[in-house]
Amino acid sequence: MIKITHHKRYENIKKERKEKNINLEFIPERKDSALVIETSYHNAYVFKDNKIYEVTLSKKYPYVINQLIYPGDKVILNNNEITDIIVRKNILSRDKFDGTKLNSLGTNKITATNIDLAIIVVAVNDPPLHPKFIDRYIILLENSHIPFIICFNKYDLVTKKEEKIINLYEKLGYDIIKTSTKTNEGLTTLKEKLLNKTCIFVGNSGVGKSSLTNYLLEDNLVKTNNIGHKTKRGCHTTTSSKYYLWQDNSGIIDTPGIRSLDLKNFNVSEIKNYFKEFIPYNNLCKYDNCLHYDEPENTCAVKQEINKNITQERYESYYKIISEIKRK
Ligand SMILES: Nc1nc2c(ncn2[C@@H]2O[C@H](COP(=O)(O)OP(=O)(O)OP(=O)(O)O)[C@@H](O)[C@H]2O)c(=O)[nH]1
Ligand SMILES: [Mg+2]
Ligand SMILES: [Zn+2]
Repeated sequence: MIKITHHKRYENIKKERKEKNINLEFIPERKDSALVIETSYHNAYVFKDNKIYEVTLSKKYPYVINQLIYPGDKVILNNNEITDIIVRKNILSRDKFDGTKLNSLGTNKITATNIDLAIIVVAVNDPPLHPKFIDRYIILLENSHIPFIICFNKYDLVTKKEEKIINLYEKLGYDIIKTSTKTNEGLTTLKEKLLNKTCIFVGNSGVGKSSLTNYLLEDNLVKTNNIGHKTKRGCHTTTSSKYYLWQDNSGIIDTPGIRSLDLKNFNVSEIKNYFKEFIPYNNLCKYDNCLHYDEPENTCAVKQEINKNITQERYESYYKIISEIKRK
């Protein structure tokens, strides 16, 4: 994850990019590429021929490493310097509007690249299950063309209330899995789904991403931590995204938990297409451009389906996203 701690630094990087007019060139796939595991300000850890190397970035790139190269990237090395980047299959990034640090400039933060499967990890409890967060991740991942599954972890803590939520997502047709690192439920199935792929765990803090990573690694390599007693939130134990190879062909990227997911850069009119159960009704409203938002109910086919084929919760989730985009 990019850490931009200084407003000035960000401004300088932007200026530099502009002045030097650097257009990144990506090269086609090559057999001798190295895999990027983790990046920081000054160096990157890469994996090649079964060894891990600490490398720097060639001077031809006027950047700091973690603003150019990400876990999952494939790069070409020359004398311990990264000289080329292989064209990316996809990029997982999110927009973050950070009023204090970035002067209200929306900034796009890249988490990782070249992902075959993302796992949206939520805890059924501790921290409490927030389905709206799942909905947002679905939008982001579908928009990035990254296949995903939803992992309901801490299933040992499930109650009827959460069962209902899980059933909803299952009924909508999403690929879901119920796991517990305490009882081992679902973990063999999880392993099967992740085998021979580059996968990434994403979600809030404290939901068990690193615990699941440790399970795959059959080791307690990754630090995990209890969630705060008072806040009922995770304590952001993982601070940077990191790639782990848990079998010859199987990689997992563990990421830091995030608080919320901003979709303000999306277009209001596209959001309705990401709510699967809206699709049969999206074009049945009286007005072609109906947003299913402040239009009267008697003109809106989607609103008429609330508590029938569309749940109140999913509609509210949609409504909240539209409100946020409109307020931008
Ligand atoms: N009851 C229960 N607790 C779990 C389970 N999985 C993880 N935990 C606990 O949840 C806490 C948080 O787990 P982590 O793996 O650190 O969570 P994380 O998602 O990596 O959190 P960040 O790194 O902060 O984003 C730890 O105390 C784990 O022991 C589970 O299946 N059931
Ligand atoms: Mg973690
Ligand atoms: Zn409508």
